[in-house]
Amino acid sequence: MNFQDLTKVENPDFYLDVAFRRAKEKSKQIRSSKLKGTRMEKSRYIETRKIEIIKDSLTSPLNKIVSSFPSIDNLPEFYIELIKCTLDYPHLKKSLGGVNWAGKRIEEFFRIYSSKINKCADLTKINQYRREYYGRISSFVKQIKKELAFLEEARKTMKGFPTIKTSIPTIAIAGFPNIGKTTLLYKLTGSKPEISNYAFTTKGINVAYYKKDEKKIQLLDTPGTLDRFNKMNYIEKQAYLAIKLLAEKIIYIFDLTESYPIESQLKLYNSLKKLEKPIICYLSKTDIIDKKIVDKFLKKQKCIKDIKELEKEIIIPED
Ligand SMILES: Nc1nc2c(ncn2[C@@H]2O[C@H](COP(=O)(O)OP(=O)(O)O)[C@@H](O)[C@H]2O)c(=O)[nH]1
Ligand SMILES: [Mg+2]
Repeated sequence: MNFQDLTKVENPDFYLDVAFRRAKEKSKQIRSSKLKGTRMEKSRYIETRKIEIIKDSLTSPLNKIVSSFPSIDNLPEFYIELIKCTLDYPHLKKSLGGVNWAGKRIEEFFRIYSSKINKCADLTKINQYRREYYGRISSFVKQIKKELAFLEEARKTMKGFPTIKTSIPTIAIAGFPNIGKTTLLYKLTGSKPEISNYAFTTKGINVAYYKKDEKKIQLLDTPGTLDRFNKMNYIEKQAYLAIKLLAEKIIYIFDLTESYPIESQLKLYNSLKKLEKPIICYLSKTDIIDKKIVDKFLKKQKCIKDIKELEKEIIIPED
């Protein structure tokens, strides 16, 4: 799922300026071409073309906004939950409804006014109708000013969503900060994460793909201490939702270099167990820890310390 390509949402004046400018250019163009017919016929033609261009120049970007936002109810659960915890979801729906409404009104009034112009036999009145149409549609577009502003904010938020595939086998790498999650992701996949909105840091979920027997497994480096959901920051919420809703398996990393008390690390491990997913434990940084400490820990806690051994566990049983 990718939210990078949502259409930028501008303010009403932007759309109106573009529309009126295009209409003006078009009428200049038509006037300089030699139109046939009576003055009345020419005037009807020109004014109808103008309001048509205005209509098209407005409905096209408005429709694009409505169609470029994903239909939220059909998204994978991970993204629905992410939207719900980062955006005012009913407000988003209402705003899209407002933009859709404005587009429909602009079309409806185009039909009314083009019919009026084409039936009219009075030159001053034709111009008056055109001006009336301009006034009406300007007011429709201005009425959705708040909706457009909200949608632009929503777009910016959604642009920061991680791009994660929701239909391929997925393993989450979890554990405390600085214990080696990103390093492990790098070691396993041999490449920098394919998608990283936030570069090679722990500012977001890093995604990379591990190939095994021609099959791709998605690995997520999910940062955060994942304590209580409503206390989590935005990134931790993303991470937690990804572990809960996308991962089939978890690699949980322990680190004995005293960065975090082992009790805290065990507490997080136990809380992840509640998700009832297979968890593989991996002990990082064994190259710099006293072997005795490692052995003592491994007696109490089943853990893999060798990358090759860990790789054997990177399989998702097919159901
Ligand atoms: N010696 C050693 N250092 C490691 C190992 N894994 C990670 N580190 C270092 O620990 C620090 C934190 O690693 P990082 O992968 O960014 O941790 P993350 O915050 O869990 O993603 C970095 O300086 C890494 O170089 C390891 O297996 N051995
Ligand atoms: Mg990291």
